[in-house]
Amino acid sequence: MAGEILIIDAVATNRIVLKVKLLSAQYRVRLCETLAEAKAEIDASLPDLILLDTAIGAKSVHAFCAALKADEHASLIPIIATGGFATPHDRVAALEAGADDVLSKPFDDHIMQARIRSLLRGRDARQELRMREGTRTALGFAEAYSEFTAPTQMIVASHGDTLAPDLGYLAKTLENVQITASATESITRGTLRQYPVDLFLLDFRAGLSDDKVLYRILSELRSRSATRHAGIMALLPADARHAAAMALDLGASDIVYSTVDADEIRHRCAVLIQAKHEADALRRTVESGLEAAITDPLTGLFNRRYAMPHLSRLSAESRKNGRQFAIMALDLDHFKSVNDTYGHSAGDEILRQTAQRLQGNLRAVDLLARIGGEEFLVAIPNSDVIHAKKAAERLCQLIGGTPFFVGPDRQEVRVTMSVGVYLSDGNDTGEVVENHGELVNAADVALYAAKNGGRNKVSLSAA
Ligand code: GH3
Ligand code: MG
Repeated sequence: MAGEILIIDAVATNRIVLKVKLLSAQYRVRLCETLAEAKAEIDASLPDLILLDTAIGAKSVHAFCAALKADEHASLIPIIATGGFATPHDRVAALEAGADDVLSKPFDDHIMQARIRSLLRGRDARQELRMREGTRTALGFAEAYSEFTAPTQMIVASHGDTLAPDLGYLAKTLENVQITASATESITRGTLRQYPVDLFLLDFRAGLSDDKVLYRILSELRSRSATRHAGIMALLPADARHAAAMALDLGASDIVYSTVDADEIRHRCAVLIQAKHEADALRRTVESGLEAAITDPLTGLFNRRYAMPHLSRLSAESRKNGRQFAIMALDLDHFKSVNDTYGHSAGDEILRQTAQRLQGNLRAVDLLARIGGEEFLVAIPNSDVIHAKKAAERLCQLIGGTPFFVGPDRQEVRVTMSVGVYLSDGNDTGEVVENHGELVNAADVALYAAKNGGRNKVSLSAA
């Protein structure tokens, strides 16, 4: 995973040493001595990640991080702050200013590399989701984010099932979070598997008898659909550097392997929770965007884009199993004059009610779509001429037989509908119509016959 890393360090030898290490890992590297220089570099082109040494001066480094995170274009660039960090509080201060991770010097090379990979992966995922959201918005499916209100579900797993005292602090200081304590051994078993968990905190600080236990838990959590998107933070003993690097590569969202204070753990948890909810919200809007792409906004029915490939599949399936299927083109009669007489919004209301009536009279396996202004399409698998004709007459009667009541004064409007039915050939010896355009045309030919025959009726055309 190549990328470009901006190194900001006042000491020339530090910059060179880091540069050599990163180049050997195939990254491209830019070097800066001061924050002003770095700002100009970032303005010129955005790097993929920033390694920032805090010896430059804590105050200006914090202001630099905060400014980047507030910048719309640069906010997704991960920042790793390195430094001496004399007190645990210094680490927390850098994180709170906007650094995505802090590495106390001297730090392990493997950890740094694993951390860079993990941060870049996280950045890519967020960028991808934002891009899709952008496409969705550009397509006109904009929709305000709903604020997240359900409590965050967090599982703290440790050896035995009592919470370490400093983790009890989380319960008091993290807002709207429900913490469940669990034994590490049971975390991937039983009921927890299906639990909608937002964040796992794996507390292995008391010792890691076998690194493989951690690796197995991570792989399992990442491979299950219920926990795939959860944040995972691992607290490891200070000497577990190899396991820490490996954990990041196996999908831990964050790791802490040195002695840190409870505030740092709290801050890191809060960041993971925020990221999880943001990703969930984006995923939801992307999914609803997909739904919007195949749905007709007026009636909520499937639209033409969804219906057409469905017809081709239905035709191919039916040919394989030797069954007949029916396709109906349904069109409201003289709808133009309904609009002219009662107004366009009354027309809309009638279209919505028509959709409801039809939907309520079809089976789940039948497809109903709105494929034009006042034209609907119904596809019925496993049908024959008797059933298809009966069903079409039932639908026709459903519209013409009962008046609509529309508008604030529930005005009565009588509307009729004509239906053209195309019935496929039951065996695969006849001419096979698999092209969805041809299928709809065949139903349309029958529809015109119904219109010409006086409207408010059904007409059939068989293959
Ligand atoms: P026919 O019986 O031959 O089908 O006559 P018709 O008037 O229904 O057919 P025509 O194609 O001449 O007109 C269709 C009308 O449907 C015109 C248009 O105003 C109306 N229509 C199409 N889409 C909508 C819609 O979304 N809302 C409303 N209110 N009317 C629509
Ligand atoms: Mg019409």
